[in-house]
Amino acid sequence: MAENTVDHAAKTPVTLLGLGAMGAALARTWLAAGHPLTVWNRTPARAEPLAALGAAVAATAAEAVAAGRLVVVCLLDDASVAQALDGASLAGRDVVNLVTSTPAQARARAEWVRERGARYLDGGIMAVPPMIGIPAAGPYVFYSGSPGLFAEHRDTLAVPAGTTWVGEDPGFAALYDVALLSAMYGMFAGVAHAFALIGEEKVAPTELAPLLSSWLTAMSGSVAKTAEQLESGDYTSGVVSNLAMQVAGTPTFMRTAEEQGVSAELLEPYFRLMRRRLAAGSGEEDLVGVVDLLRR
Ligand code: FVH
Repeated sequence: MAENTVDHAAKTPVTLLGLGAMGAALARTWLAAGHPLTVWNRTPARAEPLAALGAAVAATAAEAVAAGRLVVVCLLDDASVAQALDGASLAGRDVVNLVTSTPAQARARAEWVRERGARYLDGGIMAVPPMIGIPAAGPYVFYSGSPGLFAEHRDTLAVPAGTTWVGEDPGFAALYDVALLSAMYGMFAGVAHAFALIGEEKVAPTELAPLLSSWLTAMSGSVAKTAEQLESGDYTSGVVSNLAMQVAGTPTFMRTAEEQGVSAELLEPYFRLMRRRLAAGSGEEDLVGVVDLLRR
């Protein structure tokens, strides 16, 4: 074979259900890597650009599933997966579900797929569409479920993004995914509050941005310490900024918000938990005790 031609025969065929922003990005990377690709999307027009790149377009989800063993699902949510796969013959298929779901939804979907004679792998995508197929951007996917399926298809799954195995429990990929995304939303909330605070002053958001960014990076070092404290149960050794001091500072944050005409509704729930922990006599601790208050 000539050096620059793609050997399609050697590449695992992929069926992909869902051509939204993420599905289309995945599709483009498999096509570029020479994988035979069959696609289906509820709204057929979204398949046209991929057909032009060489994808086979199926008229129905059932037809797409029939086209090959490895079936990747990248639809909106768990309900759309049930709708799309209803009526498809899954026997002998390897289903990889990349839809963001809850751990319980992923476990139930794994059982649903297994009952239909297929192997199941759940995935939680840690990337936004422009990162897909760009290893330097650091995209990866948490996978859990069938170890056999993962071992067999790992190279194919690694084409659009790195693969991080988190165990046989099919709910684990979703658990890791939602845990990381929840932390991200907490960060977004803080960033929104910070930009709102400077809003009425003569400070340009682009002036604050690099300062905010490097401060958040510096503070992310606390994540590892929190983990160690949770594992050891020791919340008071080596504490640098104790809870009592931090609670004492909260009125300043509330007053600043008021002075700046900014709602403190994003800060207040966290401060409430800090005060509750302090009231329980934990003033010498780090902020880690808030984790225990959240666990119901
Ligand atoms: N995009 C992102 O930033 C995030 C990054 C992390 C992972 N998420 C999750 O990935 C799943 C797909 O997300 P997406 O970005 O592709 O989402 P959309 O662009 O909104 O496309 C949604 C596709 O789902 C199809 N769809 C919706 N409902 C149904 C249904 N009932 N039956 C069949 N298909 C359905 C929709 O089809 P259409 O509207 O074009 O007809 C799109 O193909 C998702 O779980 C994210 O949480 C993305």
